[in-house]
Amino acid sequence: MADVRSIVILTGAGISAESGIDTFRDAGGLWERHRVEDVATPEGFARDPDLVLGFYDMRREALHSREPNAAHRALARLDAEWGGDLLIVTQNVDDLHERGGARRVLHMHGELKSALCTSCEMRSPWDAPMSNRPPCPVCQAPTLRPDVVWFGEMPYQMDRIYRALRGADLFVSIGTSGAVYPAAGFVRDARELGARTLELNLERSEGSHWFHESRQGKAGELVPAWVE
Ligand code: BJW
Repeated sequence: MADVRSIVILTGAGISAESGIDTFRDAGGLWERHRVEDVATPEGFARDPDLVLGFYDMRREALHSREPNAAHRALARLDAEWGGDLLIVTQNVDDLHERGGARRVLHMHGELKSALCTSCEMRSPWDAPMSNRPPCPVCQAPTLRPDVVWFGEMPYQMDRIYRALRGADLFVSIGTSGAVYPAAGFVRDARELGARTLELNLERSEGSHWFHESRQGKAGELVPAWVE
């Protein structure tokens, strides 16, 4: 990495799989057991808020017993020890990057441990159930929802992400199927802007052909090997 000054790392559900967190589209993944239209769209939430709040309560609760794995810790080491520009853009709503020690993390699809109030639009740290309709800590209205980005909604901090992609010499994608936009388009954007591109994933993703290099295997093995 001698000639690299700026790295953007995109992570997806696969980086947390070895911590026991379900992915979405793998066999046995979340979308096999839950209809995406019901639990991950604003329309689904309007139709049946109890179902959606219960789905996210279950995942938030499960997060308490999950720990960062070797891949999260390796990225945290890179973050701490590498002096150049670095941004870890995660699609994950878990907090395993932070608990693994990483600091330069951006959650483009929101966070399980955050609540969004649909009345005052404030985001608040949150680590309790929501299906009992607690009041918003800011405006007291009983209108909290999970602070996650559903289909049809705009992911967070897109300006900051594209700014980082424009400056990146290296783009690394870890544990994502490349099925969901705009994240799935970052490799193409980064490559067209001149970055070298590397994929680390269990299998070739939908966008594998866009990468200069694609390595297959578990994130818990591939990521430490790449960082060292
Ligand atoms: C391992 C491993 C191990 C396993 N080691 N690897 C047509 C074209 C373009 C776009 C669209 C389109 N039609 C509709 C759209 C828009 C839509 C979209 O992309 N739809 C697709 C289905 C086509 N996108 C949106 O609506 C987004 N918003 C938007 O586009 O706004 C407009 C806009 C315009 C212009 C600029 C910017 C914005 C919003 C998308 C929101 C996604 N939300 C979810 C739920 C979040 C909350 C929650 O967690 O519940 O985000 S859906 C779900 O998918 C979640 C994930 O972050 C996301 C990506 O999944 P991920 O992480 O890739 O997981 P998997 O399961 O798919 O893959 C895991 C991978 O890991 C696999 O490859 C495994 O092999 C691998 N793996 N174990 C390494 N141990």
